[in-house]
Amino acid sequence: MLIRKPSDVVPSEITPPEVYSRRREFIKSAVALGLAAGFGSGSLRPAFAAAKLAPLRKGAFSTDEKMTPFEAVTTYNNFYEFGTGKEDPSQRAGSLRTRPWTVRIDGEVKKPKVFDIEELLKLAPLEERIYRMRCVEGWSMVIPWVGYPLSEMIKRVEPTGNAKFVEFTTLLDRQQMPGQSVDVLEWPYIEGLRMDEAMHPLTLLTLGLYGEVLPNQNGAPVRVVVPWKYGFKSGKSIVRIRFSAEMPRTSWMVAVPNEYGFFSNVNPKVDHPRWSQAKERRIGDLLKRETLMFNGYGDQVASLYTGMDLRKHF
Ligand SMILES: Nc1nc2c(c(=O)[nH]1)N[C@H]1C(S)=C(S)[C@@H](COP(=O)(O)O)O[C@H]1N2
Ligand SMILES: [Mo]
Repeated sequence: MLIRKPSDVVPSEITPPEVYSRRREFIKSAVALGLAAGFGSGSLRPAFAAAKLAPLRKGAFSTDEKMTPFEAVTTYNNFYEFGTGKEDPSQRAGSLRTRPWTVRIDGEVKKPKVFDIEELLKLAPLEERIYRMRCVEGWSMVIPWVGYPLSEMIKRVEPTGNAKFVEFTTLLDRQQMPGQSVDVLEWPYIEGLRMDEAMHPLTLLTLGLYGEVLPNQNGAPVRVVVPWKYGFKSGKSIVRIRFSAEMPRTSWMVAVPNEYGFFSNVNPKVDHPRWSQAKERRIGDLLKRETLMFNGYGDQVASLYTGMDLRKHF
């Protein structure tokens, strides 16, 4: 069968050698840090033939902190649709078919629409956004995402005055997503944002990382990235975006309501009921570091929550 690639990809730019050299760099630094055991098995697998996303604008809000190596970003994942182990997604997500792919936009919008993935790739100029990402489990990474503000897409479907929330639904398909045969969560995976959060310029409709189309394990072919919230708010492999008057029932709130709230803003002062959130381990580092309020994006987003008790609205 034919493997389609994004139409703006220059064939000569499908270049595995780059992946290899980056991989070698990673192996060197991983060995130096004594992390080889953790990611070693992944580094022996052949590189996937990734398609370059070009040209890229340098996006706003990017951090200049050291980026987490590609190898770690793509082999240490949470994507329960492929299993709950960190290496399960990179080892098992090959069964996900990312073409053809559509994203249905419906609910409280004047112009409901079904976007084809090729259309989404061209909807607005792609930017590189280097964001800090913080998982609720206590680890973090710095990832160069590729995408554009979700607001670019939202503008085009014209939400009605009743639209107060946005709900994101991941693909439901047990054949392609074997982890959905296990009842760890209610499937499909559902996440949501308040309308002002979804419209915020930091919120990214994400189509790639490290200048390439998203690897399956990172939520191909399209996901959202919300860098001031815990990682689970950034839903992967999205097939539907619904606008509503009511707060969505998100998968994590349904599963464990006392542990995972709707907002889930990164907050070192509000502990998870079973562990502290004061510190985090940046993948690749030996020592923990302090977790920053709103994951360091407070200047941009704190005003969204003025007057709210963030202990109550966790
Ligand atoms: N559909 C879906 N989206 C998901 C998850 C998941 O299990 N299923 N895991 C979340 C969690 S807990 C994190 S930390 C991030 C991890 O994204 P990454 O693997 O690209 O770093 O994805 C989030 N999005
Ligand atoms: Mo997470």
